[in-house]
Order: sequence, then C-alpha cells, then structure tokens
Amino acid sequence: MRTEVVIIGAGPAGLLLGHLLRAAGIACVVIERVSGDYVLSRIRAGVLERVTTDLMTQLGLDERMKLEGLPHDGFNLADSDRLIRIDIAGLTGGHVMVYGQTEITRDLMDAAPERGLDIVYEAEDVTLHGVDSHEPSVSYVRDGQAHQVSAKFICGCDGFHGPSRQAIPASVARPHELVYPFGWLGILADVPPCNDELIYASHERGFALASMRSRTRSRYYIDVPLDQKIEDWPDDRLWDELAVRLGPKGADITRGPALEKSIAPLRSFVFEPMQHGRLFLAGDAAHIVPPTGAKGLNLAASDVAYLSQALIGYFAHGDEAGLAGYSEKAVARVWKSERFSWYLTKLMHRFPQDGAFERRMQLSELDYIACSTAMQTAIAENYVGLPL
Ligand code: RFL
Ligand code: PHB
Repeated sequence: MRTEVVIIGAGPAGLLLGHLLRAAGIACVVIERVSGDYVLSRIRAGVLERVTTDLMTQLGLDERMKLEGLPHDGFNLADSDRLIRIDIAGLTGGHVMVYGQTEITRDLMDAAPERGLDIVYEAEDVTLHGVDSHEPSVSYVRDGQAHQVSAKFICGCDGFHGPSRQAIPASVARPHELVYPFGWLGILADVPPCNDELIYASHERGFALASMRSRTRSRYYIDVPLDQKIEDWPDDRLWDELAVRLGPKGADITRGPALEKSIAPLRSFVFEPMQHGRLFLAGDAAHIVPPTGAKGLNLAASDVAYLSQALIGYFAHGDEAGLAGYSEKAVARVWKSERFSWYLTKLMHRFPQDGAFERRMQLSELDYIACSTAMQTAIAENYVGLPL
C-alpha cells in the first residue's frame, strides 16, 4: 500500500495530526499498536491550553468540548495553611479548559470514519524502514498478516516507548533526561471536586493535586516513592492522605470508590533533533514533562500545529522550508514548557535528599508568590500556555 504520510500512534498527537492532514486533503494512515478501547482506558491529561482547544475548533470537533468542558479562570497553589490563587484570567486575559484527554481522544476517534481518516488498530511489530531514503515505509503485522505501507513521510507520534525515536541513529541523537525519585498515584472517582478550581499542594508529607473531569467526577494525585505499589494504597488510606496534604481544602473532600487508580513515574526528557531524513517526531515520542505543569498533551498539540503546517506547505506548494525548520521551531517551545514543568515540580514536591533548608526555600518562594503580582503573572502566563 502507498500513501502520502504514515502516522505511528493513535494518541492525541497522531489523531490530531491525521485529522489536520485529512482536512487539507492529504492522504494518510494512522497505525496503532493497541485497540481503540485500550487507548481510551488510559486516564491522563485533564487541562487544555488554547493551542489544543483552537485545533479542535479549527477541525470543527469542539462541539462536545464546548458543552461539557469547564473553562477555568484560575488555579491554586497551597501549603499546609493557605491557598494562593493564581488569577489566570485577570493576569493574562485567557483561561484553560478542563476536558479529559480521554474525551478529546474519543471525539477525534469518533470523527475519523466520516472524515476519511484510516486508523489501523492492534498492529503488531510496527517497524520503520528507510527513514533516510525518499521512499520510507512502515511494516506491521495484523491478524497474523504482514503489511507494508510506503509514503513520502513518517510521523512518529508513538509516545515515549514507541519505535520511532529509536529509528534516529545514535550518531545524531541528543537526548536530555532527568528522572525524579517519585511517581504520581492518581485516583478517579465519581464524587464532586473539593474545590471549583485545581489545587496544587505542597505539604510537609509530600505533594497533592486536586483536579476534576466534571462537576461530579474528581481526579486526585499524591506523590509516592518509586518502590510503592497500588496495593499499598487502598482507597481509605489514599483519601486520608489527600485530606492531610490538601491543607485548607482537605476537609472538603468527598470520598468514593476508585474508578481507576494508577502510578505514573515522573520524568523530564527532550530528544533533539525531532526529525531525521523523512521521519518527524511529535508529542511524547520526542519529549516528556512531569505532569505538574499540565503541559504534555498541550506540547503534543503545539508540535502537531507546527508539523501539520509544514506538511501542508509541502504538499500544497512543494515548499520544503517549513519541514526543514520543524525541529528547531518545536524544540524551542518544548524547552520553555520543560522549564516551567521542572520549576513547578521542584517547588511543590519534597525530594528525599532535601533537608529543612530546602523546605524553607520552597515555603519562602510560595510566600513571595503570594505577595508578588510579577511572580503570579509569570506563573499564569506559562500555565495558560505560551503563544505558538
Ligand atoms: P501517547 O498518548 O502516549 O500516544 C502514543 C500512542 O502511540 C501508541 N504506540 C504505538 N503505536 C504503534 N506501534 C507501536 N510500537 C507503538 N508504541 C506506542 C500508543 O499505544 C499510544 O496510543 O502520546 P501523545 O499522542 O504524544 O500524547 C501525549 C500525552 O498523552 C501526554 O503528554 C499527556 O497525557 C501528559 N499529561 C498531561 N498533559 C497535559 O497537557 N495536561 C495534563 O493535565 C496532563 N496530565 C499527563 C497528565 C500524563 C500523565 N501520565 C499518566 C504520564 C497526568 C498524568 C498522570
Ligand atoms: C489531571 O486532571 O489529570 C491533571 C490536571 C493538572 C495537572 C496534571 C493532571 O497538572
């Protein structure tokens, strides 16, 4: 089989890119390792920046997001005693949208057949060939049958563990990585959120986040050492810990049975360059941010905004300049998000090597943020999303 662009991975990056290319009349296929239901079962991001909501609007796929999403004009940082509200709307004129990654993914998957976007699910042994050549291709096995798709370009949107990044030779690869000594234990429950807006809390006992998916569905996280398992955290123990760590709002938590519980390790990672020959990387395939800044999905969306423009320029006018400049443009934005996510992670988490002095530094920084509009503005403009 032949097409113009093969996209590996049907996460938000791959699906958004596929829809944007189809909307411009470019033939493409998305190849995904697992089933659609499995992709939708992964509970991940909850906060969307304008760059992400704008792409959904541009595609005409924002109807449900506008109805069910919750625009948030602010969020809170907390220590044990107080909430510090960051007034996103007042300080930047913008807002973020609380709408789950699962929902955005579902909207993109549901619209695929009517928009002529082919998605091959449950493709095994996905392998890239000839990324340096003019005729790259991807092979895979489905239902025991071998397939090969050749194309002008391959877009690797296959997340941190996918094969695309590995297809870039070690001689040109520049990976940068920081692994954190904890993970986030998340719980999803059908209970009303403890607060109208998100709370990122830094407590003596560790980090906690109060988030939500709707007015009746809450998402909470705490940080846990990497050697801990889900079984160490029965629901009651987790609710007790959240009630303590969430400080002033801990008492307002409504408890309920977990619909989902999982532990995600935290990592900062940037892979440069984000292109090699005819292969382009986008989203988690090229970079990971710790979730503290709510940036991962939004970075995937900004990569795809740049990459789709470059591909559309190529197919419309044979213009190669956009493609040649993709990595440099995308990486510049990636590092800004990496910095913000790293900063908030360092500010809000207890690190095992830290002592009383480092803790006082964190509290003193929170104190400064509480009384400085300049600090709040810097945090708000990063949280709401830097311009493309
Ligand atoms: P994904 O979503 O990982 O999708 C990659 C897809 O590629 C498939 N794949 C393969 N396909 C074919 N062949 C192979 N060999 C393949 N190997 C893998 C996978 O099955 C998958 O379907 O990457 P993508 O599209 O780049 O999207 C990135 C986002 O998913 C990620 O950055 C966010 O979820 C990060 N994130 C958050 N981002 C935000 O913007 N706001 C948030 O509030 C937010 N919260 C979070 C998060 C991530 C979290 N975890 C679990 C890491 C909260 C958490 C807890
Ligand atoms: C979430 O709701 O899952 C969420 C919200 C904000 C974050 C990370 C995760 O920073």
